[in-house]
Amino acid sequence: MALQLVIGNKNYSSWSMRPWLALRANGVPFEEVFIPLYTGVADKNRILGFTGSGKVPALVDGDVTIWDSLAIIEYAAERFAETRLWPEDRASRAHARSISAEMHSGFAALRNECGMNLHRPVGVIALSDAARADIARIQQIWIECRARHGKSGPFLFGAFGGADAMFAPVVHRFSTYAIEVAPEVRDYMGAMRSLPAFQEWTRAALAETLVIEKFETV
Ligand SMILES: N[C@@H](CCC(=O)N[C@@H](CS)C(=O)NCC(=O)O)C(=O)O
Repeated sequence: MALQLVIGNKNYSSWSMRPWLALRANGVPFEEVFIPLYTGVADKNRILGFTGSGKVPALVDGDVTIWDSLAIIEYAAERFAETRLWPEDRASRAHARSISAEMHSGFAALRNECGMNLHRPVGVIALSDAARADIARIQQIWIECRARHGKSGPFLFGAFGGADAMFAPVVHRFSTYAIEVAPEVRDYMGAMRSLPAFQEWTRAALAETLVIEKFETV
């Protein structure tokens, strides 16, 4: 039975983007189940039909359901070992998991102040000190990874992997809100933008017409 990945609006749903990219960039076939977010009870109930969390993303693999972006990436890394979503080397794998968990549980100020919204015209907004600190920390993470693994490829650990999928929406956020970045960070963002799966998601997001008013405030 085909895998099903339940996702929300590609324009806004950064958590959906992460596992979608991890699977797509690695050629894992799946059926996409799109449920528009924040439209009301009917769509919320559709999400609840897949996962009691009431949130997307969720992955359905036969009788196994996995919800939450990072858990899906972990599951995919086990289920499709050939995808190499985590680095082979144990120390690098631990590093990749640490930064992925840091992304998953942190950077609340950046996430709140600079929501992913690909339709938004590019432009600077006033940021809090906390958001600035988040941006500095993310740049530090990326620069350190690139310094360590730059020789093996253009992504955080060389080839595109789970950690890149976790940070991919930040590339859109940095671009949309015209965040000034270091040259190494600019190069990494360029590598991400060249990834066919990233381009595919972006094109589809830009083609969407649904607007979620509460995400259109900045
Ligand atoms: N920690 C979760 C976050 C999931 C999440 O917040 N998803 C949002 C969309 S990006 C959602 O489903 N919102 C719909 C709702 O709360 O009704 C993950 O990593 O998957």
